[in-house]
Amino acid sequence: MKVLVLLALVAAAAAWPGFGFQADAGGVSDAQKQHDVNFLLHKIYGEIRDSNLKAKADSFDPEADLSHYSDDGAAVQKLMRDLKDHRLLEQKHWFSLFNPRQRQEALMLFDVLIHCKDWDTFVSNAAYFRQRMNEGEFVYALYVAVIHSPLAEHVVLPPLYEVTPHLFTNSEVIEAAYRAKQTQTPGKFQSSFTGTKKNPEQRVAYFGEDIGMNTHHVTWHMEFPFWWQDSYSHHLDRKGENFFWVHHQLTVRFDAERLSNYLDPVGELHWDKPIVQGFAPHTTYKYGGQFPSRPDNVDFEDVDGVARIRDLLIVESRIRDAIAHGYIVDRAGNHIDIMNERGINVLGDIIESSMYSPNVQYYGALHNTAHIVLGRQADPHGKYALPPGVLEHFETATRDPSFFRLHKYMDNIFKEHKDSLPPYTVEDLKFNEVSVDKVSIDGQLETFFEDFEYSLINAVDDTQEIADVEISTYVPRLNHKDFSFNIDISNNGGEALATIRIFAWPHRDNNGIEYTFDEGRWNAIELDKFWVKLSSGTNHIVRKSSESAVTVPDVPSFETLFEKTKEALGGADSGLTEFESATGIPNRFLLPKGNEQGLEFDLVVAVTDGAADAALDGLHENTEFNHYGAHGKYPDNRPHGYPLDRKVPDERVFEDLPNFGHIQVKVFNHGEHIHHH
Ligand SMILES: [Cu+2]
Repeated sequence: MKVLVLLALVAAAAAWPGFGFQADAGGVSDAQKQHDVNFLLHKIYGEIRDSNLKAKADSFDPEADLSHYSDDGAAVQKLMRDLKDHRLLEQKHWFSLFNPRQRQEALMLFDVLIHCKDWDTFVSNAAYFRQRMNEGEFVYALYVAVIHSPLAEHVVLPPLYEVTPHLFTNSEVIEAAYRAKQTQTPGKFQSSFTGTKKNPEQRVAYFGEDIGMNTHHVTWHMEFPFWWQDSYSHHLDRKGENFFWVHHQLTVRFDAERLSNYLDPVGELHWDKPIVQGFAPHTTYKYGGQFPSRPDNVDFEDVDGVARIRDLLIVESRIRDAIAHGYIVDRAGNHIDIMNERGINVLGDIIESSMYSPNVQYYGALHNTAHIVLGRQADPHGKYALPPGVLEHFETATRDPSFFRLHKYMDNIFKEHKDSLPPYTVEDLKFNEVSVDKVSIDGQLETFFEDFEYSLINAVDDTQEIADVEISTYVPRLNHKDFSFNIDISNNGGEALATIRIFAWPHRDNNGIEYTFDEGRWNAIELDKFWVKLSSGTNHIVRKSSESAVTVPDVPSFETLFEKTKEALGGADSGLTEFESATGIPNRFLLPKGNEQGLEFDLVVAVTDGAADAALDGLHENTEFNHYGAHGKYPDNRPHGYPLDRKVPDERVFEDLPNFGHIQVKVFNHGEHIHHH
């Protein structure tokens, strides 16, 4: 991960002259930077609790010396003009990235931060604008700047559920937290999911409402923002394809959770049919009232000032038309061929849409518009002045079951394209003298629920004069026991670099009918991907579940960050390196829940030519890399999901392939719940 990020940033800096990469002239330590970010984000609705930063917030003049900015101060002058003209959104007001003006303001601050040449300028601006701009806008801009600025390369961001707990925690618990604060009584409150057992969707609420899942989703959208322009600093490699893949994985994982709970796979959303599931979020804005609810079976209505349903249908048919034709028409009328392995990337750019879309005028912004339209169905004409819905925030979107319906709908459009490409042949897939002899699992594939506790100290209002009381909540969450993959590979050739890709898909649907290979492979959950050097002869590979490249560990709490930072300021190793990226799926979610009898999965291992696949050197020495990461070049030359990403009309192509292993496994859940409190 380290090596990769470094390489990537050097490449980015070289590609974009004028980008202030080498500029950290102040020689500020990583520990100091971590300290600054901790305090910038702690108690975001109150005064900064660090005297140094507070002094910067009070007395820094952002425009005093424009030589500290790589854009000669253009961004900071623009933001200062709006600040002085009182045009910026007030504090103590909700913020939504999907609100055009609010987004513009947040990005104006991001633009300032990304153009700072040194840490002192970065942190002084952050402190200054924290005190003067809307808190939500500030938090968003700072997160994205820390993720993308080379100045903040090793900074670990605190978990958003501790920075803005209102977006992650039920109103009932938040109310209890306020009462605890008022009476200065420490409290530990149980969070539960939103509905009752009368609602079958509740059986899978542990997935969409999981705070780690919410963190994964919002972090991905910060790593790959739809508003990103390369002129900020660097190009986001294969952004459109990554958009497809990360949401495809959410969709297939959600379906596997549904099967684990005796529910049918989620159906796709139709613009001309009612939205089957309603949703009562039980979530309240810190400022701005409750998140709107939606009853069952609501018919779609046009949303004033956003879009007509008819427009969405037109955009959809233009995209499907492009897929049928095999090309996209760009703004100038030129054809972009999509009948190849990079076609998915252009389609992703178009469907989201991002600034990379070659023709937003014609293909619209299906995904982003759909999020707003769906989020506003409780008040489509703005008659009740309701704040934005859960779908208008990436933090909260996956809570609403209709999020998965929407993404199933878009996933099916992507599938139409992928299925139009020619299938792989044995020639394409085989790997010299390499064969997979045996695949097995060490340990039981078993999941359980446990309680997870996090602090609500930042949910409540307080002042520096009154001491904090401990306020936290605990929430049930899915986890799994440790296990390892054992893979025996024989290599009759010389030493060779190999890519090992591990996937699993449910063996049967909810009616007990076996999936065909072609149905199964489209539902494949990506469990891991890594590179190894195969020696001549027999190779025994053991890969631990904790090492998975598609997952990340829990984001360290504020308390841990403060503690580790203190130690690091004293000269110790911060021990935070493994937490630098929070983009992957939480490792706890590596396996779907399964059930008491053991839910059957097909587990496949594809071993392919690592030298041909690797886009970077030394990948076999990186015990882990986060394949969702945005920095620099994407390490794998192959398309996401390879080699299962194309249709399989004849499964013998895979079954006869020596470098492909296929076994059946079962995932158990015995109803175990571990209480930590
Ligand atoms: Cu998303």
